[in-house]
Amino acid sequence: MDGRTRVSSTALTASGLGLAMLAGFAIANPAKAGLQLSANVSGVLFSCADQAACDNNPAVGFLGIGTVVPLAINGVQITASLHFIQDTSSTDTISSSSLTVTNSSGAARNITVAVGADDFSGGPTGTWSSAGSGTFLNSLGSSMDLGFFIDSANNQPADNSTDTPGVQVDSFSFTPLTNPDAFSHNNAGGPVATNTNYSMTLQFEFDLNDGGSLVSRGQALITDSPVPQEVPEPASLILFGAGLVGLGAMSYRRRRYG
Ligand SMILES: [Ca+2]
Ligand SMILES: [Ca+2]
Repeated sequence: MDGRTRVSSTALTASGLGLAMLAGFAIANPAKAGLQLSANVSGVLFSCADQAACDNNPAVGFLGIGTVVPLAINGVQITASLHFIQDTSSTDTISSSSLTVTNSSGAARNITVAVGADDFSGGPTGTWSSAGSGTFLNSLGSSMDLGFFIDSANNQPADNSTDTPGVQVDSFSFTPLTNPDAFSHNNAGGPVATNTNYSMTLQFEFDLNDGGSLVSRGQALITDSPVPQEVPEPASLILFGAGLVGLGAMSYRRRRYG
């Protein structure tokens, strides 16, 4: 999408290999990119990708919206909305949160948001688990639907608010009946099989009455992979050993002739 910054995976692989050979260890986790968000606020569209101009958070893998000043979309104020991904050898995470979402438009609003990223690494097997929470204020009769998606085919998610590739592993619905009313959802999940690289998406859709707010919204999807045994490759060990011998010889020559 426009304004999106992606580093060439070929360049990353080449430089990463060089660094790994220098260090004498194999690469545990190639770098990745692709965190983005798309929203539809009663027909007004908004999209932002990690490291684009709209991203308030300078860290790669962290997407901040309305964290400097509140963002208004179609009369809905969003304050401190932070979305991030983590990719380690054992656990991959996608998380989405907002401090406040307040409808001051003068009319009811429907809000649909997809947050996703591709190029998580860790397949082919693992387990997933998920959770979500939030508090509705002054919005009796509104609703909340959460969706959690994993795409083995590693398609880029969240090109729009309904772009949720792959399999929906979990869902949750809630309607506030008191004011305030909070929801809390936890799912221990189950096994998941993916390609080596895969994408994950969070989606949430809710209504807000005029004057209504959703505060402290949070949602996360995690995959755990069996931790592989880290065994340096023989070729790397030989290179590393040769480097040590070379350094020793240089030191010896310096002492002898220096
Ligand atoms: Ca960022
Ligand atoms: Ca991983």
